[in-house]
Amino acid sequence: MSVRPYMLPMKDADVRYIPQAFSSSEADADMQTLITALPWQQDDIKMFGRTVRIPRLQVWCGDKGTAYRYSGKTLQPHPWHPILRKLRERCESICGSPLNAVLGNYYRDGNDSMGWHADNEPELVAGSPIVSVSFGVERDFDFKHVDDSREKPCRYRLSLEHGSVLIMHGDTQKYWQHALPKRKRCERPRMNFTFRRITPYYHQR
Ligand code: MD6
Ligand code: FE
Repeated sequence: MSVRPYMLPMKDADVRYIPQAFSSSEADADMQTLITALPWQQDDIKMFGRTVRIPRLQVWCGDKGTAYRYSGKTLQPHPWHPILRKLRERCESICGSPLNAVLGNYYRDGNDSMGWHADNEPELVAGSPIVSVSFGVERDFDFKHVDDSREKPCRYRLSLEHGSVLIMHGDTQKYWQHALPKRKRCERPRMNFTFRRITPYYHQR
């Protein structure tokens, strides 16, 4: 399939989008397999002293030593499923750098979502890209610049298609946050995998 990236016109950012990195039939088959093959779980996070269930299912997979810490919890990596290995190899050849872990997110329908965040955890290797693969229903993906305000709004919206790849390079996370908003009328599932490069054994040192 075509891997010609399209560079998004965002200041202070290097974000590239490849609409059809995977054919629709390959994306269909991979998504169907991964829905049942991966140990998806609905994690809890602490917010303002209360425990809430996150509005989606997640799974963390990676090489040995790629633990991931968020919201006070440390997730140990599950082993690579052969399809995730294949997706990782494709992402590595697209971005030209090694990737050793992946966060999977499974949005069962439009009530599942992801809030504003930047992927700037200290265990991410500085300057490494995050490469994301989307399968399933097309959903809006929003960006807002840290300077965003009522006087000076600075936002960008993209629709992430079935079989697409999105690459966020280095400093993008310093200036932009991103989110996947709820869509009340959306009844179909979506799956996303963000491949990363983690400093091995960061949380064991
Ligand atoms: C999602 N993606 O697409 C969530 N992060 O469901 C992300 O949070 C993300 O797509 C960093 C880089 C690419 C992404
Ligand atoms: Fe993210």
